[in-house]
Amino acid sequence: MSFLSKQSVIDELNKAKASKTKEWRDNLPTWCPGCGHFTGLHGLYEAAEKLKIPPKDFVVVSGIGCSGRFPFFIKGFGLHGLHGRAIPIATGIKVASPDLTVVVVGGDGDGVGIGGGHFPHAARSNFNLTYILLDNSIYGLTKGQISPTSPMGMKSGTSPYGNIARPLNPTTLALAYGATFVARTFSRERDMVSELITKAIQHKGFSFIHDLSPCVVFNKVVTYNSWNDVAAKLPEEHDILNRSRAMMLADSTEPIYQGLFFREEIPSFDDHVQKVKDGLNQPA
Ligand SMILES: Cc1ncc(C[n+]2csc(CCOP(=O)(O)OP(=O)(O)O)c2C)c(N)n1
Ligand code: SF4
Ligand SMILES: [Mg+2]
Repeated sequence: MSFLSKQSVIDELNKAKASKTKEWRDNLPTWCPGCGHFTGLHGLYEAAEKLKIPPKDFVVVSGIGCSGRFPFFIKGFGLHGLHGRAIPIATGIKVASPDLTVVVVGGDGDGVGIGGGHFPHAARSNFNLTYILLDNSIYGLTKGQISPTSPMGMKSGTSPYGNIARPLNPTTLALAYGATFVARTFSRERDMVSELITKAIQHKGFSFIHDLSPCVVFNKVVTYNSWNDVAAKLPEEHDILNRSRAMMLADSTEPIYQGLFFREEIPSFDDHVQKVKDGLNQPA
């Protein structure tokens, strides 16, 4: 959706001119003012700037949705693929060109709805990718149908009597699927989003960021305020090597924790491929 006022365009342009991240900025984002997805994009700009990833070595792959527009707004290579198919495209790119930094971006519908079958396999294979899931608990681009993360009872054009299905939790899914880096962020927390995206890209293996990213136009139930009421940082003493404890904390709804839940260092899919290429792994 594009509801940009003239003033908001000028403000964005001025901010972009003043920003250190201008080397990575491309077309002006066409999201509605206030959309949570702006913070994820800013986080990715900052990560690219901090890590000095040259645009020629940077690939952003998306599916379809408002979130799917990411590749248009960031310099580097980009692929706006089919709905729910960003992950398989990205894994192919990474296997063919392991030196590229590959980031996948998509919505809740894209990632745990239509594309939900790809997520577990990329995670358990530990592809060296970063996957940012922008969760607004709604289908934004198609104007507000319930998604797999919408709460029970939520009314929409496709659920006039209220959603009867229980919501999926992308953070606990990532942990269950064996992802080696799992974090949750909230787009009201700009610095945390930038910091965790940077760490995720640095991680060697499948890194997953579940970004709570409100749709200010179509979702009147799950909003900045509703999330803010229950948002909390992970306890400082949380042990990020403990997957089952991470699972327990990620499952909590009051509070909804944010921060780095889990990290583990094991060989990535690319490491195994490289060994085969180097002749170190022989078939049985
Ligand atoms: C195969 C296919 N089915 C359905 C659609 C219609 N469609 C486009 S975007 C979308 C949902 C997007 O929701 P989400 O992934 O949560 O992204 P958001 O817009 O909320 O960022 C749907 C159902 C499509 N483009 N392709
Ligand atoms: S997700 Fe919602 S607020 Fe964001 S651009 Fe789409 S319709 Fe607008
Ligand atoms: Mg969505």
